[in-house]
Amino acid sequence: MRFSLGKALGVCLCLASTVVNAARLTRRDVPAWTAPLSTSGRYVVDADGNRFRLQGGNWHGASGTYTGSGDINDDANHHAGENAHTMPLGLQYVPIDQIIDSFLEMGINTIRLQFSNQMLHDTTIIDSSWVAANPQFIGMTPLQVYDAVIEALTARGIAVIVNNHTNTSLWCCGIDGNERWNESQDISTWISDWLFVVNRYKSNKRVVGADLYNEVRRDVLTDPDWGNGDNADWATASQEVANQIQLANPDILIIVEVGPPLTPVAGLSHTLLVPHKLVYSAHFYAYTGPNHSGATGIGETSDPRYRDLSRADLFSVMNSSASYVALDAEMHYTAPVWLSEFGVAGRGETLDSDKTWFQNFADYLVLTDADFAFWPPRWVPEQWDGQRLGPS
Ligand SMILES: *[C@@H]1O[C@H](CO)[C@@H](O)[C@H](O)[C@H]1NC(C)=O
Ligand SMILES: *[C@@H]1O[C@H](CO)[C@@H](O)[C@H](O)[C@H]1NC(C)=O
Ligand SMILES: *[C@@H]1O[C@H](CO)[C@@H](O)[C@H](O)[C@H]1NC(C)=O
Ligand SMILES: *[C@@H]1O[C@H](CO)[C@@H](O)[C@H](O)[C@H]1NC(C)=O
Ligand SMILES: CC(=O)N[C@H]1CO[C@H](CO)[C@@H](O)[C@@H]1O
Repeated sequence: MRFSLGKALGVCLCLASTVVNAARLTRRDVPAWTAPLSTSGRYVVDADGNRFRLQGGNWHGASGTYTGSGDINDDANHHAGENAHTMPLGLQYVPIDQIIDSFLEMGINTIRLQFSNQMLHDTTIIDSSWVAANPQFIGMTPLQVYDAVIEALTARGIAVIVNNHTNTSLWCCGIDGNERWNESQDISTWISDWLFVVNRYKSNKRVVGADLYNEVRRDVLTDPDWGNGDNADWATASQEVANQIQLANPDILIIVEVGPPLTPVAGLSHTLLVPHKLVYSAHFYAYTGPNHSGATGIGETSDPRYRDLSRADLFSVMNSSASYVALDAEMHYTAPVWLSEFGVAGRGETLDSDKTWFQNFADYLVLTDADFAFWPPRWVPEQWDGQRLGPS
């Protein structure tokens, strides 16, 4: 997630329901499927060879919501005033089974579950008020809660993709020390942390994917590159960690996020030790653009944002900068493309161009039969009045 999270709830839920209705997904359980998942051309398939379309949501929180200044215990210093206490968001407000019910009602079959490196090593016992609606988690560390959330999701048939979102538990992304896998540390630390995570969930085959790194981006000095063989070479670093992960767990999907654009993949794609496990991914927000980081104020440029593009131009640039990897058959790079974050900007924003973008984007998902994950399916506390928020 870049810059801001808050979504205009009314906009998002009604538009998200367009996706859901268009795909006729409304149901209460994920239909039977058999882990592990693999790929076949542009599709993700289950162990029986049946298509498993990644119809995802991002359940963030364990990656941190703190904005980095002021008292960390004051909710006001957390993104949109939502304090996740470094656990999947909302456990102080809503029993986990109801959260999962609402995912299923929206047709979600996959959760992209963020974590931070700091959370993995945090031995603090959580405060009982942080899980007030889920007292079964009292006495646990954040990682034990993360374990329990994975158990609860996968028990209901949901596929979980674990995502290394941040190092320190902070709201992502900007110049925050999390730009690249090797910020302030050797690549071997990154790899050993991944092996810890992959080994921890190895016996649960519904933990189907390892999403290697969120939004690799420019730090103060260096742009990431693709194949230059230096310390900023994301193609090589992701290949290296993927090989190590596959030696530990050959079943898990390897998710490599690039850009957008995913353009460099046409020139150089991965060849993994275990074939048919590679999924590429990219993020699209209304307020980012082909040449626009999404910044407002410092760093803002006059390049168009995706919401400024016509529907035809949006579709064209989505095809050529990302979806071509899936849509071009039998190329060296052909693989599923997971549009693993998309959404509009701040809560309370009412731009018509955001609404139009969302409708167009949802139509595009249908047109291209894309794998996707919305950021984030939400039940914000102030709107929570005991009802399930679904696409109705
Ligand atoms: C990453 O997290 C580790 C563990 O919490 C910490 O020791 C290290 O300083 C962090 N690195 C950065 C760049 O924040
Ligand atoms: C990470 O990559 C950058 C860019 O090439 C390099 O300057 C830095 O030394 C690397 N960091 C570590 C800890 O290796
Ligand atoms: C983005 O920048 C590239 C390279 O400068 C240019 O070819 C392309 O037309 C730009 N795209 C848009 C939508 O402005
Ligand atoms: C994008 O790709 C889809 C699927 O192949 C195709 O139907 C559509 O016409 C393409 N759109 C553009 C603008 O290239
Ligand atoms: C488990 C894991 O891969 N952790 C990494 C997450 O990303 C940060 C950088 O933001 C690395 O420092 C961690 O090693």
